[in-house]
Amino acid sequence: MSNMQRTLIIVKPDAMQRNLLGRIVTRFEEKGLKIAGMKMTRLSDEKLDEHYIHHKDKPFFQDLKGFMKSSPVVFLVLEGHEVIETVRLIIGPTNGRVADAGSIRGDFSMSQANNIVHASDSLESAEAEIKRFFAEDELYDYQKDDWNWIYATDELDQNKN
Ligand code: FUP
Repeated sequence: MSNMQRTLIIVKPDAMQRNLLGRIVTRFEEKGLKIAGMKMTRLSDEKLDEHYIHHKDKPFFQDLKGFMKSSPVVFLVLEGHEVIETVRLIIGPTNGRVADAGSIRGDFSMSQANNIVHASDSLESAEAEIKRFFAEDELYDYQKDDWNWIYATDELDQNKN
């Protein structure tokens, strides 16, 4: 049974400065995920206060905000069958030093804070985060032709013939 979801990715300032944007996007493309939206922006205090509300009383909160505002970032909305969990596996745990080799943070990060990407961690946060950063008309519904090869019929809920 198909469980199509969307998830929000932020390619963070450290990745932008280290010229990793293309390699990060390539990993998601090669995995078979659909890009439903993509844009570049500089984060505002207002959006960061909302996005990191769960960290607002933590000692690292001001540093985190300063880091996230230090360069423009790129947002991606990725779509796929059970994509939220898959993308969390692709990026690895928060601390890059202990993330598995092969994950984005495992391969590119030595830090708990400068950890290359953000990805939504649940269906609830994915929905809220996509709404926070994208207008309806910035998201695209379209047929991805290679999905007939990426997915089994039941995962796609679509007749392949
Ligand atoms: P994640 O979901 O893996 O991005 O991790 P969290 O939501 O727990 O943390 C969000 C961001 O806060 C991290 F990406 C980096 C920053 N952070 C720190 O700087 N120090 C910490 O001890 C924990 C998180």
